[in-house]
Amino acid sequence: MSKKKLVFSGVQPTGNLHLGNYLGALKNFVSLQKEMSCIYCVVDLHAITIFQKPDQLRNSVLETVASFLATGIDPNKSIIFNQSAVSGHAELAWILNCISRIGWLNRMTQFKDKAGSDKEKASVGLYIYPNLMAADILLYKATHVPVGADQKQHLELSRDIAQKFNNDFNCKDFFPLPEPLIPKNISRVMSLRDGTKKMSKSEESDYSRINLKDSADEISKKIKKAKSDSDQIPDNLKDLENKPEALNLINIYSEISKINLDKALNEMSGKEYSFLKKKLADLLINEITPVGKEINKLLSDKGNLEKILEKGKEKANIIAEENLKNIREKVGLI
Ligand code: AQP
Repeated sequence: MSKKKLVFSGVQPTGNLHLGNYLGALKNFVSLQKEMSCIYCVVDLHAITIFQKPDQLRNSVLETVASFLATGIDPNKSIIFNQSAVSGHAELAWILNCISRIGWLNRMTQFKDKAGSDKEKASVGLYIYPNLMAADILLYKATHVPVGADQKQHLELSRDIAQKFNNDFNCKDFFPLPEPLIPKNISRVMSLRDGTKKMSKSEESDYSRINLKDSADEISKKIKKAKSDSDQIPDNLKDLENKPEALNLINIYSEISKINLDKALNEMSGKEYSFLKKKLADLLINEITPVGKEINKLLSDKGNLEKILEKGKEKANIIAEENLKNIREKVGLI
């Protein structure tokens, strides 16, 4: 078995990236570049599991690449490309559809959340999305996958699929079992309007999230309007247990100010939420608005972004084709 560590992760081009993507995934993507070879993919095939307007999708792919670069992903160190450009993702996904079990997919909570109450009307693609995610990772024999906590269950499924493939085809260790790398402190950033739901691109209200492209004014307004609590900030976590929105704000504050949660609570205890909100808005403006400006600058040269994708595709395809050759052989495909 190859012992080489390799990182793979993907982001869907389904709209503006937000603070959840930034703290849950992108910051980790950037720091991992120092330690391992990394492949970062704009997963457009995942995006179309829910209908996307074609022009919007094309724009979103480039916006996602711009967001990768603006947060510090370096195309000279990491491979950046879009999923549909490497046909091996779809081919391996089909093979894995035949390995994965219906019972396993039936347990996936993201499908239940995204399909809503009328599951009969959801696309088949949305249902088998986790098999495509397993294909994304296994196509490169990736060993580490930085994701937010919402993707933990899909990662576990990828491991089960890899294990079953290795068993079925009697090739122990052929696919490494990929390990999730989930941020320790803030693994799930919640909506600013409803602390029981994760911050998400597809949530209707823009006030539920901080987008990476938001202006200072928008960030201030959104944090000011964020749901919190009329009591003063307590000095212990227990008292925040039934106040998910307040806890979310403290969590974000502790992450952005790089202090642990206890210290953040210590600093804020006895104060009004308006005090926390003012400090948090200032910190977020400092951290996020330079990223947004850089995204806009990068988007003014779309040709450059397309070139980065083209180069990334070539590099990704070489690894994918080599692995696919071996996979086809194991399965018995001529
Ligand atoms: N709220 C979040 N907190 C922490 N991490 C998050 N991620 C997404 N939302 C949060 C992580 O960001 C990476 C890319 O996610 P994605 O955009 O590919 O898909 P998603 O998880 O479905 O994100 P959204 O915003 O909810 O998109 P839509 O609304 O289009 O479905 C992943 O690592 C994810 O864990």
